[in-house]
Amino acid sequence: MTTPNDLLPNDLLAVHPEVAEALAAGRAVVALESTIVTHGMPFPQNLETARAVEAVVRAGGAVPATIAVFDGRIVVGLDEAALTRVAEAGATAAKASRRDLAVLLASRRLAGTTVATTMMAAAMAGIRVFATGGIGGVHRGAEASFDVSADLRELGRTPVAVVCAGAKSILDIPKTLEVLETEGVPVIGYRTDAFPAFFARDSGERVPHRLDGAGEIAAAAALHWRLGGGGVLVANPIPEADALSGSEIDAEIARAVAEAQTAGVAGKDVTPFLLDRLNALTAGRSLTANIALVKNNATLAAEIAAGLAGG
Ligand code: PSU
Ligand code: MN
Repeated sequence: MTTPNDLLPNDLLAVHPEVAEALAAGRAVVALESTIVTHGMPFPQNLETARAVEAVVRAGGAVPATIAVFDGRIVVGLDEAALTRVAEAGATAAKASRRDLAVLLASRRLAGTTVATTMMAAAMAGIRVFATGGIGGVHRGAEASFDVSADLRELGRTPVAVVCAGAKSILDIPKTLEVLETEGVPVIGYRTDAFPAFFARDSGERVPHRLDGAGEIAAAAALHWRLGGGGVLVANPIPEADALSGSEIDAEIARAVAEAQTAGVAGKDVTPFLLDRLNALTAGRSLTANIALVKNNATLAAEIAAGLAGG
């Protein structure tokens, strides 16, 4: 029998049998990233969250496929031992963006996959839906630093629907939306007209499109791909009960951004630095909200995956 896995460069891509079987049978699968595990949350909350998010995907009737890089392979679907290894490594693991992948595979390093590389791996494996927390974007001050996340280019080119809670206001959200437009990425607000700002339900920017059903989002994504399009960004606001108000978090975000500048943090270290400082500055409030919104995104991603699977 030919499974999707047989069609792929098996020496590079290791697809968990449960994931491969679901894909071969046309059942719903949801990809999950691992930079959120290695560089986005402290241990052990990162491991607990990764497990909980997988459970949410399963409860939604889809098979979870958490993606990471180790032993010279892109691994799609982590068993308990692999998930624990990735979580325990934390920031000692590498952070794999598109530019890093080949070298990390060649050197057999352990690495968390960002939104960009998780999209790449998902597309290679035949997975069309991916749930995360927040995407990378255009950093504040990018007119001087040129710091624009590779996530945005990847969204422009790779046909995967990414469910996120918008982008953290550590980023310049208007500029991020501009680049997404340039890249031809449909940004779809789920039951909202406002682009969400991760901890907050409204960034003050509008989404170009709003759809109120997972099935409608699946249909729009499928049409985008028929038209030769790449990524689709689904913006799913944090649940009301878990949201932090702007005034609760704005000062901490501004402080974290200023600290990064003073410390001369640059390049791939900027986002992990800001996430770490924010966790510390809010004494865990941001982490609790972060966990809630990732689960909320996993629920919607499972519904969209079911819609694409025809169920
Ligand atoms: N934003 C968050 N949490 C995260 C990330 C971004 O709120 O964990 C991670 C994601 O893996 C994202 C990556 O793809 O950081 C973006 O990094 P950079 O800005 O260096 O491209
Ligand atoms: Mn960057």
